[in-house]
Amino acid sequence: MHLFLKALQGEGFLPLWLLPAFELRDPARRRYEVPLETPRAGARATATLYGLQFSEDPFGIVVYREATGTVLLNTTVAPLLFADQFLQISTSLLSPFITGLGEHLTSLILNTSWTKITLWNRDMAPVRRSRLGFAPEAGAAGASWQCLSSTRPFKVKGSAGRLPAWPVRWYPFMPPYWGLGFHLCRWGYSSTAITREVVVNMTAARFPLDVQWNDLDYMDAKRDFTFNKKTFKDYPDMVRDFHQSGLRYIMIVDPGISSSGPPGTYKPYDDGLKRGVFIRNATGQPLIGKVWPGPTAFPDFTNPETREWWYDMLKEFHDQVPFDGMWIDMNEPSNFVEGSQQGCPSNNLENPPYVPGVFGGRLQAGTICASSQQYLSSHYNLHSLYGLTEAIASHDALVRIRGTRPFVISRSTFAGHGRYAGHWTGDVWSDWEQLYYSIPEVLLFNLFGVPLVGADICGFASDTTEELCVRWTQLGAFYPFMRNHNDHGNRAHSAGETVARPLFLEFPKDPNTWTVDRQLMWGAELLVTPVLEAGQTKVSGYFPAGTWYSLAGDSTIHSKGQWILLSAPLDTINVHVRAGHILPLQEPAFRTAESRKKGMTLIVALTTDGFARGDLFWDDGESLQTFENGDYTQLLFLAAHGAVLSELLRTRGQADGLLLTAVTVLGVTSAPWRVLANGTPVEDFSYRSDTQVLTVPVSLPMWEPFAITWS
Ligand code: MIG
Repeated sequence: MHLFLKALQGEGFLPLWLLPAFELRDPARRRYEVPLETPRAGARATATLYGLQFSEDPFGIVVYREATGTVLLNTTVAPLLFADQFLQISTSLLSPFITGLGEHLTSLILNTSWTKITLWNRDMAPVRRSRLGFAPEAGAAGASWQCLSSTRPFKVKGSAGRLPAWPVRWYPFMPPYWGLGFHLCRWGYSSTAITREVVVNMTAARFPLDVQWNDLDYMDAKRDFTFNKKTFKDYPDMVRDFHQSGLRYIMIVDPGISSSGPPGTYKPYDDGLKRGVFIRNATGQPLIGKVWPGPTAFPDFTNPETREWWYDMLKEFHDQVPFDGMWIDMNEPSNFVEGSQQGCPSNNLENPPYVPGVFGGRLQAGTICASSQQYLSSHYNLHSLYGLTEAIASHDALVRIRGTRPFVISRSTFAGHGRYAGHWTGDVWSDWEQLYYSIPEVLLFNLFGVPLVGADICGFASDTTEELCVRWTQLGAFYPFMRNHNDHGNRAHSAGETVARPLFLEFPKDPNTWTVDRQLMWGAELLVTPVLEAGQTKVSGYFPAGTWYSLAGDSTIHSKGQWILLSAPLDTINVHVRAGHILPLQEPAFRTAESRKKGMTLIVALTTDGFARGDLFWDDGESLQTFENGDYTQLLFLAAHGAVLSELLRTRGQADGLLLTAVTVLGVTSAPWRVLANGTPVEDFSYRSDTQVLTVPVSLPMWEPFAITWS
């Protein structure tokens, strides 16, 4: 069962990770299984919180909570079907608060009123489809759909034939530090001159920029691993010049390889043909479809030889153009003709007895033939893993080529994707509704283990407005992946955890938080309340019980767990710090390479009893395996009884040279008369009794423990 199901109920939030829990197999005949290794329990738990009951005939499973007897999963509510090309498992739902189930344009909590969800990755701009189901983009192998209903059993139907398992790491990859900066892109930077001019304009405007991108425009005849010798003549020099000024560079790479040039004119195809890397049609020939360069063959990334070939092509290109990361698009895979240029044969894979409803009944629509053959299995079985397998090949190639942390952003994803790459949400519309939908999507991808995610800031398709763009940029600063990208022809900033998180993860016992998806938490300490509507200068946000300080320190909210109307002029986004947390901040700079060296300040948000804690993980921002090798510095900050202390938990010198320049303490209830930094009086501290903010300018080495006290 490959389900991402999280249920919320009366006693709080209950994550039901069913993914590794059961394997249902036909003992007589092995069939296709998703070729990804799932985590396995090494031993039986000594004490179990959950009980299990089997019913043999008809077969069914019931999982219940030992303490209360509450039934969490009950598959006996309807028949279990285990047929060829048709699987069905049903369960009663404990609660209507269901989230997850792959990438779809949806609110955070799914609608349980007969909602049909299709899982079959497809190139499709996100659109709302009331009653029909959701736009498919990420999900299960084989086509499947899930039907949610509050009055009826929850069903998962699927179509799925034995394979070697593919080892998968179960933690998200650590992106390079620069990847958390601002990225700028558009389709239509038609030359190096224009791309360079954009960078000059950004620099002149002092707009922070870490990574400049190019879309298809750089290519010669839209073919991968080439560049236009006229408009992008000085392309290698442009990228080197960017590096000189501290910028990073990323370009798009599509999976479709141009197949129509005369032999000897395009090495990626010639070499790929020789090495047998392409997906094959029914007659064993490379399947030819049509994408941007015209006729194209599709690399089969489940084949180890394809991954070697992909590495070779990327290495050769990188030797000319020293790019820093990859943007992998069109990898559903997308195809402009249905199936192939010759159509598709008629067989049970192309025309299965059951087809998900949203493509007019045609699996081949917008992609390649389901019965085409890949190294591991039929495309029918592997379709939705195309993006993941390309992401793995790209991730691994970048590690070998560059020897530093790889940066890959992919449109198509599958469970496990976050170990290799990040994601952007595709061709979103420049409208207020899609600004809102970006929040649940970013939150969902964090729950799926893909923390590096963002939507195209200001929207991709159609013209944006200045107001929408301002609001989108304010919110976009809190997308873990922050890129402004838009369509051609329109307008001119830890392992196994979520970065952007839904409020319910932090406040599981507060039912009011369960459905909140117009706000997000950044880590455990910041609450972000963006404006998502036109013409508004006020915004209402939910504040879980406790004390919340505005990041600027000018206002404090003591909430009982209530909705609060906040002032939100166009130049502001409301960000609140949760009492009890210490936040290390760095002075901003034009690039993260510069900001990394700047002074640090601590925001200490005291609880009403005067406590707070926080920590800092600091490595070189680029080397591989720093966490695994212990090549990092970790600091712990504690505040209590009128003092802030730091403790060095571990260091190998990464924080050397880093200075603490100020400490801002929020919630200091009485005016201090003396402040000491490491026992030395600080003369120029300031205190405001109206806002209860104490500001202490210091100059202390972060690589040594420090103590700041006030009385
Ligand atoms: O068929 O490369 O989602 O970001 O600008 C469109 C051109 C192909 C789709 C991507 C979009 C990108 C565009 N691509």
